[in-house]
Amino acid sequence: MDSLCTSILRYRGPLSALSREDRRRLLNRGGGSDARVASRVSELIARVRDDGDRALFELARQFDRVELKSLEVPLERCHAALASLEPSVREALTRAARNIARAHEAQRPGAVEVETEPGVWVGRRPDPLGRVGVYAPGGRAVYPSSVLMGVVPAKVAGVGEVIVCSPPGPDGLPHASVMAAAALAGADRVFALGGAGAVAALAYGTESVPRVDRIVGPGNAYVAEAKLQVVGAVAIEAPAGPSEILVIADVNASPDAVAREMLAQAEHDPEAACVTLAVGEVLADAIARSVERLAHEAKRWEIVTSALGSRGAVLSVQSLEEAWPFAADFAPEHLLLATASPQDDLARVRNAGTVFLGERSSVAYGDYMTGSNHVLPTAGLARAYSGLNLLDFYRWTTWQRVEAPAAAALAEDVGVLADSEGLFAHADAARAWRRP
Ligand code: HSO
Ligand code: ZN
Repeated sequence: MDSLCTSILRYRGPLSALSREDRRRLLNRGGGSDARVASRVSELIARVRDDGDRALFELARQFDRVELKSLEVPLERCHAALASLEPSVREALTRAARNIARAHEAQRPGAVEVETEPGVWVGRRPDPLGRVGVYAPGGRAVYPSSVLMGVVPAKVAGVGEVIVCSPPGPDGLPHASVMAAAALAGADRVFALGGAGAVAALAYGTESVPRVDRIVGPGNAYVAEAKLQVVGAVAIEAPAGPSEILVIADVNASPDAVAREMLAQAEHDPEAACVTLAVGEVLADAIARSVERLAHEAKRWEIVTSALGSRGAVLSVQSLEEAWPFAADFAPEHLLLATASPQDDLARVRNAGTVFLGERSSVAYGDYMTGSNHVLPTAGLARAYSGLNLLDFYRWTTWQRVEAPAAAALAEDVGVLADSEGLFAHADAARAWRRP
């Protein structure tokens, strides 16, 4: 492998020359639970479940170093934060919220009923969830954009009550931009609560915090672990870990454009995974050099260089054909197709959180503004999970209706199956309708 860029990129060279160990490191990105984090989190959850609000006030003292007067933040405070937001930011957030609402409205599910055999009807109907909690991190990652990604689709779906939780700063309130985004998106209640304590409160309920049916939204390792531990009491979405991008580039790609996309996701997290597969060594070389040059100018230099040094790769492939199987195994959160015919190539894509067609379709546009959701599966979970979408805010009620002649027709076969399982009362219940 070339040594030119080893100072920044962890891997360079042909994809086919990647050692098994290196390939494994790129593909197996799920850290799994850290045992120490897991046991700390289970203690915190138990404290909140047993002591409710009292535990939450103590946790704010312990972790956020603030004496809270109240856990709940009046909505007027959030509207005030929105009113004092810099107008250009408020306008951009408003535009983002409008596009998120439009994109998610197009996903609205409908009821269906089918006749599986004459006189036998089965159907289902989507019912919006009663109450949803949207977690918004504080501290290093303050993302009002993520608040919109959770709250706007929940409101579009018609969720009864949408609750935002975000850790308090020294003034006892969540970050002003988080409060503003909550107000803009139409959150119903906001709480100054962070970390595993917030997740436990939403999952089990306390005197002040109502229990919810589903918790969504990104968080740090403690929040992610807490969400996994409360499954059973509440539903969650696929836990989102450090950001990822896979770029597939062919000769038409601009090396600087590809490099900018790698750096953009790298600046999220020192653990971010940023990989490019480029057709031909000449292009791969040019991209690696752009990454090297631009990384030195990056404002978040430390985060960018740790990410690229740990899971940064620019690998050459002989043709696009060689790229597709790797891309399906990698199952990236974001896949950017910097190719001549991205729309055609989309048919070859399997297992990507979301796909950006053409280098002009910057991932940053999707992160903020296109309307597509940016809460996406990471760590290869795109093999089975989808990004946050409108359906996450519904559950289905199914039903069945059997008309009289149909009941008579079903009775004997159902009786036979019930007898074969030794469930004789089931057989009786079925055969009772043998004669219409
Ligand atoms: N790229 C992030 C989402 C985000 N980007 C928020 C900017 N703000 C998800 O991996
Ligand atoms: Zn981003």
